[in-house]
Amino acid sequence: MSRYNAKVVESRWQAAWEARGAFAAKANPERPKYYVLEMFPYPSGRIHMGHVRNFTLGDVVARYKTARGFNVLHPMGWDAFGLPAENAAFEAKVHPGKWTRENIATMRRQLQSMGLSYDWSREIATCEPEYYRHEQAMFLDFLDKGLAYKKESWVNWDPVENTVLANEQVIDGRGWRSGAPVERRKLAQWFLRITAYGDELLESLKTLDRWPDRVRLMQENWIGRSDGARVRFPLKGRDDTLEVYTTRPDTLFGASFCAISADHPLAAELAAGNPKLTDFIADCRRTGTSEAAIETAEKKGFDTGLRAVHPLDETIELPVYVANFVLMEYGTGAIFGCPAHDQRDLDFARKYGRPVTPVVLPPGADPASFTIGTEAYTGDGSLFNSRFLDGMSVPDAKRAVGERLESLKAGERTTVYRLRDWGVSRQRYWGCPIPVIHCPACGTVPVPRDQLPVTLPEDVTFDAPGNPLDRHPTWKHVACPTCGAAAERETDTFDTFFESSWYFLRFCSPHDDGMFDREAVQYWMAVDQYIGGVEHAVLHLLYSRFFTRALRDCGHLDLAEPFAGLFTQGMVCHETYRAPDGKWLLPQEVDRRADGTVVRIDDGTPVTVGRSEKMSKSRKNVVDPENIIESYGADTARLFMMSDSPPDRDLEWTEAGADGAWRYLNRLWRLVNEPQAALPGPGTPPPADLSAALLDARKAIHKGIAGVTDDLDRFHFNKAVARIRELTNAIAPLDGSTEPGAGAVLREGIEAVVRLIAPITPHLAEELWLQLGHETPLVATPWPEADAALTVDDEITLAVQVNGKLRGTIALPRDAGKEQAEAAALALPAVEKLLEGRSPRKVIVVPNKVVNVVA
Ligand code: ANZ
Ligand code: ZN
Repeated sequence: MSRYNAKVVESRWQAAWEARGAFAAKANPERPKYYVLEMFPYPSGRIHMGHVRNFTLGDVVARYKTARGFNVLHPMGWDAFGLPAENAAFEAKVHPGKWTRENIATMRRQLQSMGLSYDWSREIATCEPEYYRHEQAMFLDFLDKGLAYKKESWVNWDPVENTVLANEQVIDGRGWRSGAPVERRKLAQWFLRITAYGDELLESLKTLDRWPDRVRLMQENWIGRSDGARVRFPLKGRDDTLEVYTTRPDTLFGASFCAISADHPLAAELAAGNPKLTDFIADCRRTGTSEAAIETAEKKGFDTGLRAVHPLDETIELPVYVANFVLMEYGTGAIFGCPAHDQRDLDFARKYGRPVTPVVLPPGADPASFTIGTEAYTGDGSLFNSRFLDGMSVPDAKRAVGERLESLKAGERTTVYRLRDWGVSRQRYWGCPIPVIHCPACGTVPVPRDQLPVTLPEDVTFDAPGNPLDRHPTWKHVACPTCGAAAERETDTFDTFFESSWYFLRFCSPHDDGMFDREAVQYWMAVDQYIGGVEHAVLHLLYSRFFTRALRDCGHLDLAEPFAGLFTQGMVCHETYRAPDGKWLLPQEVDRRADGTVVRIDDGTPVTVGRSEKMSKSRKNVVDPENIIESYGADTARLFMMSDSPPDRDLEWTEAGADGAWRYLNRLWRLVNEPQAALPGPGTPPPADLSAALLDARKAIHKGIAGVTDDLDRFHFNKAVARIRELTNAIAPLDGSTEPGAGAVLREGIEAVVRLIAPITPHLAEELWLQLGHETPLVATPWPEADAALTVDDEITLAVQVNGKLRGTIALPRDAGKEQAEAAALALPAVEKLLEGRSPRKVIVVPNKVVNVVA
């Protein structure tokens, strides 16, 4: 007998699918389409188990939808620009392009060994000019539409390396390589006007009913629509006002100070001639530019000596501080502080000895004794200590203050967003060059379209910090396209989120001379099912939603939402192992003995087993997919990935689990290859007059088909696997039965199992299907259909209640009459006992469900 040899079977089918062009997608308006997409990977070097899970999920969906008759598009590519390639260039002296392309080759081979149903003819790598040239054209469109603009903005500056750092290169406020405290610097940078779409991006979230609620909520918070008011405080001894933004105008009578950002123009004005303030501002700028850095830094203020006059009571004067926690980019860059009802303001007021007057009284609290201790009160209540507002609710007081400010022309109600415009300039080599030229006479001049693409120079050096494009001897020196004078190219490149904001559109027509073919996009978009990690829930998805709209408004397509369905998968986890000296050990360095103890393989010393955590190189709890595929085959890895855990939850990878999947596949193999008796030929229908046992087996088969179909439709892949295994158990005993018709039913069952499992373990399924005598491969075979007559139960269990309380169950033929149900219920010993010989007052029968006896 032949043995199941995964390696041989898998490479045979991978070659066969390729020879057929089984996964080449062709637009065909006659057929319903289905676009399934996994978030494309960064070519970091090798695939990891997270990739295996992500891509298997997508592949199961793609193969299932194909079998269901959809015209499926399932492409794959590489998000190939980014910092790691430049780090590799710096450390290993290899060109980022070479490093990236070699990684792509390795990872492509690894993906191909998994048997994923990609249309490889559509493969794209974003680092190639054929891809990024279209981004340059897009940027010119955005410039024309006013969706791109230049503005001075803060960056993280490493004073030792003399270079700009990305936020992720700032660790605890220091440059990751130099260790020097990071400073902030202002640079002219390019921005995309995503805020123009703030409202639309927010409103349209409501239409994304196939997205996880969690992700929608994260996007909502990120956009951060906030309804509040601008309030103008006259400044004492000056004729201008300080405009603040607040979401709590109701607390205006609790104001105890004002504060402005270190980057506020007023701060700069006051700092001239005030060295202490100048120093304080410089100190504020040493905090990183990320919001998290600003949020966690200790709150500090500097009293400018200026006094602001309360807009509703000119007898109240408030000191104006420069404070490190006020951001210039939000609201007006200035606040009034109400310590009683804002924790940050409270901490600040306690530190600088400002008064704390509560103005919102919690329900039930006593106004005479209510005070604020160390915790601000941010809840609801009624206003007090607030003149004309006293007694009002918070929303009423907000309205009343808004109206009063408006009538006094001292402020107005307004809406602001937390969302900022997207700064896309990066001072990096390995990215898409921003297509503009700076001319001393003409200013910023876009590169003419017929001169695109602006390609990256190959001959660059990484031996010094800073941007190699800037250092390059010739690249940036060009003639101005307008006046011909000597000018310089922009040496910044785009943020790499630029590439991933539209790649799903490029996949629709990856070799088009333009950005994409409008008709192809019309047919394939939106992506029906997008699958990826929740870590991209905010930026990537928001930028993609913005790009789709911006491209729509530039006239390139007719669509707003790029991803109709989104699925976020859980992580792959593994136990951790530690040697007595505290060092982490790889799973393959340890052995679990029969008595359950875990030891090092090399010297037998005991190992401490830690809990299951996300696989990470730092903890060494990683399993290399290539090793698994090498020893068990891709189908085993794929099957285990889909078993055990729902796909949106974390999955624990265990040796035992992988082994169990492998053993199950061998069992299937034997069922087909080593039958007790020969199966009847393909297409043999089971006889009509079957024994009860064989009829039950057929019912199990058709219920299995219906159940798995339903599971796959709902992304319940682990349930589908469990059901397929159950079905295998149900039909296995037929092997060797001499009962007439048993062979035909067994064939029906095996064929169902093979077809149902095909999306998950496609290679083995194809091989068995061939061995079962079929000429058309499963990739071209439609999904099995359940026979409705065999999926309904003839016998139904009904609940029996007495006075609403469950007392037992009865089994009846489906759709039995009310009299029959009533008689059976009353005959139950528990019911008879409760009735004590009396006849019931009433019996209510809900057919096929419940009998309620009213005693
Ligand atoms: C007075 C006040 C009283 C505030 C109170 C809050 C509670 P969200 O909800 O995020 O929109 N704020 C305004 N601009 C700021 C800036 N540029 N940097 C830092 N903080 C700023 O937050 C709005 C609140 O954050 C505003 O409302 C303001 O403080 C502060 F009991 O005004 B509030
Ligand atoms: Zn010029």
